[in-house]
Amino acid sequence: MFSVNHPDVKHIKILVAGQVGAGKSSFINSVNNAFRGRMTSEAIVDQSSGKSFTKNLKSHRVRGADGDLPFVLTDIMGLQPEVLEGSQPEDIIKAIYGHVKDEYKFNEEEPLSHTSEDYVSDPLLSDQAFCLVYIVEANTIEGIPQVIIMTKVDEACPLVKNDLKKVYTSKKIKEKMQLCSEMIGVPMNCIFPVKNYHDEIDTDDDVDVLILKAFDQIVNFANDRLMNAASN
Ligand SMILES: Nc1nc2c(ncn2[C@@H]2O[C@H](COP(=O)(O)OP(=O)(O)OP(=O)(O)O)[C@@H](O)[C@H]2O)c(=O)[nH]1
Ligand SMILES: [Mg+2]
Repeated sequence: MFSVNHPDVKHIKILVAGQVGAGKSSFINSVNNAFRGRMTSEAIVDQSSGKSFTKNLKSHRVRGADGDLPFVLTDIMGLQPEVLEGSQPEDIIKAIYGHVKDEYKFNEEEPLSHTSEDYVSDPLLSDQAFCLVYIVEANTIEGIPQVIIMTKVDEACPLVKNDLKKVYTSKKIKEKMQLCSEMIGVPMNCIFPVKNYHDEIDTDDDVDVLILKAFDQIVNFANDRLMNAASN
């Protein structure tokens, strides 16, 4: 059983970032599906465009079958190459440190101002994120962070599409993971290949295993960091 390593922190916040359409919102739902044993749709997923769909910062509590778990996954707007120079990276950094209020609508024109009512000037420890999770699609690899969730492995390899258990023996997936590791500079054991729930109506053990493996590691990294923050 997992418990949070800090008396003042009731839940651990984990920030989920990545490119537009990479599957951030789907990953948040997939974690909840795996814990609840059924489909959930708290984070709204894009069904069509290619344009950024999630526009607001929104924190989702992870819920288990027997109640809330001590984790919050924060969904944010996807990164677009054009705005990498703009307001968004600044706002994401603010979000990591807990300065951005829930429901804040990202503005591509200008970063959140210190004087805005959406700006939290004195964030609590539990407002801060303790792990930045970066979501990349298996077919488009870009980014910079700590834990990489490589989504859509079903689309990247036909063998895996037929049998998700083959994900760790698929040559294609291994190549993608290696590429990811080299380009982003994270060790292979920080890269988690997953298939999100996207068109199914029931949960599936093979999908759950990958989602929960990734989530277990995220939670451990976050809790380690929280322990360091507490001892400093
Ligand atoms: N085949 C497959 N499709 C997926 C997977 N993950 C997500 N999708 C689909 O990819 C599309 C985008 O997913 P979202 O979860 O909305 O992506 P997002 O990163 O939140 O997108 P923005 O909010 O626009 O930044 C949706 O149509 C999903 O159904 C996956 O692992 N496999
Ligand atoms: Mg989204």
